[in-house]
Amino acid sequence: MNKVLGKIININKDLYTVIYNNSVFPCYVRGKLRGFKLTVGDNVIFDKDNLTIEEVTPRKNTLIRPLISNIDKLFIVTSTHLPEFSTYLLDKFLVLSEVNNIKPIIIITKLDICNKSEKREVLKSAKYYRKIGYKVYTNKDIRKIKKEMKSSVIALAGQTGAGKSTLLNKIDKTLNLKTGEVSTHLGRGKHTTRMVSLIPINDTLIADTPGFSSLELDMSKEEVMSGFIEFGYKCKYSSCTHINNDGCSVIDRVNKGVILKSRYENYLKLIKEK
Ligand SMILES: Nc1nc2c(ncn2[C@@H]2O[C@H](COP(=O)(O)OP(=O)(O)O)[C@@H](O)[C@H]2O)c(=O)[nH]1
Ligand SMILES: [Mg+2]
Ligand SMILES: [Zn+2]
Repeated sequence: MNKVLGKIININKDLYTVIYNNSVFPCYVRGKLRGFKLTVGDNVIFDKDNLTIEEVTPRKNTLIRPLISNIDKLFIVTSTHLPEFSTYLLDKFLVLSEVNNIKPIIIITKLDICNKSEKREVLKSAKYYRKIGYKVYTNKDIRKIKKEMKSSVIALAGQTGAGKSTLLNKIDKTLNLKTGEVSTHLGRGKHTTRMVSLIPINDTLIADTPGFSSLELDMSKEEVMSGFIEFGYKCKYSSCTHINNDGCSVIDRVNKGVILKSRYENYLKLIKEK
């Protein structure tokens, strides 16, 4: 018996690849865990000699589609042009991160090809996101991004064509990921139930998902509200949903230009989808 704590990085039918101390072990699941749906990212106690998974530790979070657990940081790759800058998608990913206890990192791409007005809008937004406490980088800040990756489990989010694969290739030249690919949609009707894996790069694990580009927010109104971290709870009525004007401090701050207008508009959109 030689039990240690590892992490599942790949699942293929009954075979679970577990990483421990920079080595990988092909494992099977033992009796009592059968029937429990383990996911990539699960931290498991396994027996190095028998190659059996014995126990799973509680999860910090679980994302669905693709199914993955225990993500530390979400790199939200946001293009300025082709595809055009979308604060809606950005805010959606930020809410997803907040609700799931994942640290979001905003990474802006294609600043070299956007026009002046696009650039102005993007930089204004970037300034705002920094002000409310988020890390914002561009895809040229490779050293800073590498620092963010240290000892973390990372997933990437962003539209097709935003520059996710290009960014990963810059981070690790040996990856050689294809870029400019029209990736298969996770859309309706198509059964692209591709299993996600975690790729080890030094002490980082990166989810090799095509990106959580078409994610649905599986969360309550209250969770969406709490995901807009700068809104706070300073309204006249504690139950205020920030939709009507009567004593709402959020609407007041939007009107005064303290809260970015697009943030509020995206909030309304997201809350109405609930
Ligand atoms: N001009 C410019 N092109 C970029 C940048 N980042 C990515 N691209 C290009 O945009 C296209 C899509 O990039 P890719 O990494 O495949 O996007 P993904 O779908 O998010 O993985 C490719 O042709 C890249 O070469 C950038 O910062 N500037
Ligand atoms: Mg790609
Ligand atoms: Zn309010």
